[in-house]
Amino acid sequence: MSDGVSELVSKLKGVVGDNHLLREADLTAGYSTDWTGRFQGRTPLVVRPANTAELAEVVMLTAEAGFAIVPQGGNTGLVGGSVPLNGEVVLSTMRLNDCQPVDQLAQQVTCGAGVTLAQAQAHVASASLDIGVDLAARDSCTIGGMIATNAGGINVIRYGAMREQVLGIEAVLADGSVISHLEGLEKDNTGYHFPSLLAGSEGTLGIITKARLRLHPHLTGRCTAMLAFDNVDDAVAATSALRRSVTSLHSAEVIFRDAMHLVCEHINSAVPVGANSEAWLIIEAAAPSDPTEELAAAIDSLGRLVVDVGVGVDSSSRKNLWQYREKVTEAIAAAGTPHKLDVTLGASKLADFVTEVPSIVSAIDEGSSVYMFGHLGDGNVHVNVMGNAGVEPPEAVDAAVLEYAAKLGGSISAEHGIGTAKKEFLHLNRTSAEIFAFRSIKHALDPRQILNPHVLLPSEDS
Ligand code: FAD
Ligand code: 2HG
Ligand code: ZN
Repeated sequence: MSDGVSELVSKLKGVVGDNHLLREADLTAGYSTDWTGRFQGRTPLVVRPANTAELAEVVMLTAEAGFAIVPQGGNTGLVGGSVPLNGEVVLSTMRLNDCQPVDQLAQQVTCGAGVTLAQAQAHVASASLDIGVDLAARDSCTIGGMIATNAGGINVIRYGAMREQVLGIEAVLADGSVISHLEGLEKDNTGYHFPSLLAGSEGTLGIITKARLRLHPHLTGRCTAMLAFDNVDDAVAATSALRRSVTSLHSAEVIFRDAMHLVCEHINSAVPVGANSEAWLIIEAAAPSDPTEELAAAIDSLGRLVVDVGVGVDSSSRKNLWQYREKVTEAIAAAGTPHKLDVTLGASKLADFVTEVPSIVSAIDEGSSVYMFGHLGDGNVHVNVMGNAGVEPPEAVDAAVLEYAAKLGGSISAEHGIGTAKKEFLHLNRTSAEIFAFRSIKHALDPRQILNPHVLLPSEDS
């Protein structure tokens, strides 16, 4: 073969072994299509190194052979950034799956990039500690992918997003060199902060191989409530009041009407509380001791803002309430292939946004449906637009919704990143000077455009 793949494969055999070089279409298919099925690519090769040294050599040899690389963790990303849409080699981190013993004194742990969130959670639970970020893809998404996307999830109001959890990082750069700074010192002003730079870099600046994570005491006292509201304004006002009054507030999640009806249909359930409402909040309080009284008093003081309430104190009733929120993405996937828009708005703009978006979409495509839900405590709304009969909606709806979010002063990507899906919209939030600075950083660290060269930055001619 003269395409260079066979030569590369023979060099890589000596590094990762035959079993971890996949070339057949049936073996590479799962690495080439994203979780939603919207982004389908092709790759000449999937490589699965077992450790940092192997990964560094793979990067060096692949770059030398002239191939670009898409780093891939759990492939649960939602913006088309984890799959080879331009014939790249896929570098899977799944074998970097080692967790070091928990440092109980520092309340920190060092994990391989390919450790899934659920594995990391189970590992630190043995020391009664928690990872600060939690999300519904926990069984598949990896620590490396979560850092690379700066994942948010359901506890950002308490602990911040993934960037806030990373105290140290190890990564392989585009030339195969390794940067490693894993001491986990809380104070360390010795120059540029690589965890910050790599968090949210979406595989464009380096391949994360290990991370030193800050941990949090596991809070055993838990109370979950579902509150129903007649309108979006009331849900926003209640969220703000609860953020002020409930010191143990852990999550403040939202489901709007059409998304609630879809998830109920999917799990074959009636709407659990306030059947005719417009919005539902899932509120969780977590504390060392039972936070039920604190939460109940705060909900009481919301008075007539709230139409109806359901409360879960034991683990099965809490899980029952959470499923309405956690299964929305699955319910949408079962209905078709949506366009996923993920925006943040300031609190004063949320109600306008949620109320206006359905008419903005239907003005472009009357047959499209809009499902909205998200992390209301962070101002983060997930807008899923589905074309008639589950097909993809026209691209024009993305532009219209994102332009509206930007016009209201919001962000066009709250937590999922830019990937390939949003890169041509980056200018809505970032000035040309900022995008120029992004390109300069990329060029300095990856002059040959080896690492995920088709994500995040808009095409040069746009
Ligand atoms: P991948 O999908 O494999 O990759 C994502 C990006 O990171 C790609 O650009 C890839 O190139 C890069 N990358 C992966 N690993 C590395 C590495 N080691 N070094 C450098 N770059 C790398 N996201 C949220 O923020 N909040 C949520 O609440 C949330 N909920 C979700 C629920 C469901 C059901 C699903 C399917 C997804 C959800 N997501 C959520 C999106 C997704 O799970 C997160 O973005 C997650 O962090 C991606 O991790 P991953 O390992 O699957 O990364
Ligand atoms: C969530 O919060 C995820 O559930 C997925 O970020 C959002 O499916 C989506 O649009
Ligand atoms: Zn989310």
